[in-house]
Amino acid sequence: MNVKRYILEKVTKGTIHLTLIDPAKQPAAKAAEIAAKAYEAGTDAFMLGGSTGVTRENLDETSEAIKGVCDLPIIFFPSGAKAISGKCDAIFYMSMVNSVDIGWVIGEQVKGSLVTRKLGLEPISMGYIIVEPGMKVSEVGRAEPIKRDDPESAMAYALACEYLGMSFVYLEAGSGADVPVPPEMIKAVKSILTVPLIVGGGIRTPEAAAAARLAGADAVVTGTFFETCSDLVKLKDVIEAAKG
Ligand code: 1GP
Repeated sequence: MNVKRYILEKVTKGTIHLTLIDPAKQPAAKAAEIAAKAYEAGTDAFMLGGSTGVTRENLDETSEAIKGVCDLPIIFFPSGAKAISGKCDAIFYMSMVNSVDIGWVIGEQVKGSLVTRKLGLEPISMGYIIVEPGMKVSEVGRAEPIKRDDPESAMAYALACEYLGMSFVYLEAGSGADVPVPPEMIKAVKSILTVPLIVGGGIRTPEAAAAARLAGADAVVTGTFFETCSDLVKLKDVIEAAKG
């Protein structure tokens, strides 16, 4: 399966929902349970990743366990080159463009390129932009997060990503953020982009998911809420609000 084509086709029909699972947070069998519920609730694909503690071992095991419960695409959402796994279907080949550390902008990507080729993983290029509060990923990635009241900077970063040839742009408020990316910022960024816009961080209610979609998100990511809520009805409500 070509995962990029799958996503591009889906987003032409409306906003999609991506479930983020951190392989370091629970055993693979539990991750598969979360994935099965998300699949039943209507998610479109899985992202596997986390800021710390992801290893090739827990990534492989989690990916295989999820493949045992559904056939949706699994995209590695890396926090570095180390854990790259051939058991995923694709990898977000991403650059944290507002990091002050060149390692997160291009260093890890150089370290991971040959192994990605060797494993036959599909690379999907993505500009990754951290927005306040940014949370752990902002800290680990030494980002200078975009201020919540500065949509113009977000627009400038996003357009630079598109001009550099990146296939997707991701606005990230950080996993577990108390507030998601402001809808005004999503709207502003969407107004100048032609590549799909992914939005995540702190989305855990149908209202927040719908607000991201209505502001122009092409893909809404939820992680923490899906890892902690086992109520299928509530999961469905969030996914339905994200997809409209
Ligand atoms: C983190 O945007 C994602 O990379 C998901 O964030 O865990 O807050 O849903 P949450």
